[in-house]
Amino acid sequence: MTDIKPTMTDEQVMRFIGDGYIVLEGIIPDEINRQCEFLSGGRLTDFARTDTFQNKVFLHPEVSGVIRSLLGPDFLVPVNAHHHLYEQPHRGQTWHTDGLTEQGYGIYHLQCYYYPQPVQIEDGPTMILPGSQFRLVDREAIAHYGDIFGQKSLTVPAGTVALTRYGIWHKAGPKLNNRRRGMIKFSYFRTADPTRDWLIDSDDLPEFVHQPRQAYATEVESYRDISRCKRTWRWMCGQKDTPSDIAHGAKIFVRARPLKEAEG
Ligand SMILES: O=C(O)CCC(=O)C(=O)O
Ligand SMILES: [Fe+2]
Repeated sequence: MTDIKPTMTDEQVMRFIGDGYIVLEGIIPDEINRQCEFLSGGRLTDFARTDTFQNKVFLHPEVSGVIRSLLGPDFLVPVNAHHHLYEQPHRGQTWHTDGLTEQGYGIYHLQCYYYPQPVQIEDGPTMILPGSQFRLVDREAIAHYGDIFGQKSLTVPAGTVALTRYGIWHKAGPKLNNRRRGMIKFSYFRTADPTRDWLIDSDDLPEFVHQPRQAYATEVESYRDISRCKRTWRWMCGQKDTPSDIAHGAKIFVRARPLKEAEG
């Protein structure tokens, strides 16, 4: 474990905080992709525990470099996986988040999607909504949404791994053909508090740089996004929140002054 090096810079960590995912295209070797051609759908335990799968997928240097950057040196490595296999045409899933989605701003759980076969739009790609990982909502409520401006279909070459924050909204997109479309899902977990120990140029703590607002975000919701991202950034850098950090959003329009000044 100790020889796993972080691969992300401040800028890349900030981008991940904003978007909630990063895609590593075509990184898993073809020999491994081909072994997945024969897997049936459902839970994978024996296959996931083989040395080959552990070393060539779970601990692939680019995958584990991102995990190491975002979850620290003592992260937990998956021991099982789930194969989401579609072979028939279908209408696609509804928008959802999985399981017990994280409840706050800290990054504790990264969920990965590995595609052993190439995925084109008619194959029913996974669809994700960038930036949605912060929006804690009723799972049944978001199932009613149709297309959302800014949604992204993960049309990818074989051997791609997408690493996502567990709370990101996603679904399997509609499938128009009988071609096999597999996605192997697995998770890594944080065990210790973060300390900004990815690739850094200097010990000076940079201010969070927000990307342009998400395509679907209205003005007020984009202020909320900025405030949530800044808080996650400070947390990732090992900073403690002060009450005024947390009050940031309200201070955009609402001003107040210390009691001592008000008393004159
Ligand atoms: O297969 C996919 O693309 C997504 C599947 C999924 O998210 C699920 O079944 O929870
Ligand atoms: Fe899901």
